[in-house]
Order: sequence, then structure tokens, then C-alpha cells
Amino acid sequence: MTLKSILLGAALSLSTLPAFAEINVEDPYARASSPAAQVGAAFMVITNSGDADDRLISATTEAAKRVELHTHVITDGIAKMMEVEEGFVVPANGEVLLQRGGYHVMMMGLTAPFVQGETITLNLVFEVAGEVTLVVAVDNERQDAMNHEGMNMDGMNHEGMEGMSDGTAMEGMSDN
Ligand SMILES: [Cu+2]
Repeated sequence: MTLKSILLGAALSLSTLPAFAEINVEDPYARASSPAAQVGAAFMVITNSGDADDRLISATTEAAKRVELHTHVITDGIAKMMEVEEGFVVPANGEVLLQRGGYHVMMMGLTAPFVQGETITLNLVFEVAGEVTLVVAVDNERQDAMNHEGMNMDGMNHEGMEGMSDGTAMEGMSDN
């Protein structure tokens, strides 16, 4: 192949690129708050340096039987987790925070206990960017700042958290 044809090929492929998202994941960690916990969650900051919105639409891992995208909602002062079926938008030139008390990747039916200092592999699927595979450190001891933008979540009532719709107990997800 001549240099000219290589350059031509590059130019052609560039010209067919759609508006794209550039996804980056910062500071991911996963936790389950007790060795016996059947559920765990992953938290991170997802940034998008591209010029188009993207969306985290699903996630998979070998570490759990089922993975859902969740958020917390507070109803009558009680925090509950809910699946976010449409996923998490990652705005163009912006970020979305997955943090305690908010968006998170929920892992149910852990295939092995989350051991402090070990890692799990998490595959995130984005609408635009496609699949992004992460190695996520298990950090059960991590204390979350919970003070982002002045929002103090310390008073959140985790004890009121109800079981999952499929009956999976939410034990082990408290911050204690
Ligand atoms: Cu959850």
C-alpha cells in the first residue's frame, strides 16, 4: 500500500465520522459493606470531552448475576433505590457523577464476596462510545465526601431502604 492510499483512506474514514463522544471514567471504585453482602455497587465520575451527549445504557460484569443502573429517590423522607431504565446521560463536554446516595451501578447476586483491595472487571455500554471495560478496585472502606455542591446526604435514612423489586434484600448497603 502506498503512502498516498493510506492518507486517502484516513481522510475518507475521518470524513465519515459522526459527531462523537469521548468517554473517560475517573476514580471508579466498588463496594459491598459486609463480607456476606449479596449486593454491591460501583461509583465513578464519567466525563465526556466530545461534542455530543452520550448515555450509559447498561453494564455487565462477571462479578454479579445481574447489573442495573440505579438512583436513589427520597419519598416521605425515606431513601429508596430505583432502576433508571433510560440510563445516565453524560452531557457533551460535561460529566455525570455516580456517587453514594445518587446514581450507581448496582450489582446483584455477587458471584464472589467483594474483598478489600481486589478488583472486578466492569463493562459499561454507552449509546455513542460503545463498550468501555474498566478494572474497578474494591474499596469497602471508602468514606464518601457526600458533600458535593453543598448537598449533605449524611442524614439520609438508609434504614428505610426497601428490598429490590425481585425481593433481593438490601442489607449490606448501609454506610455503616
Ligand atoms: Cu442500587
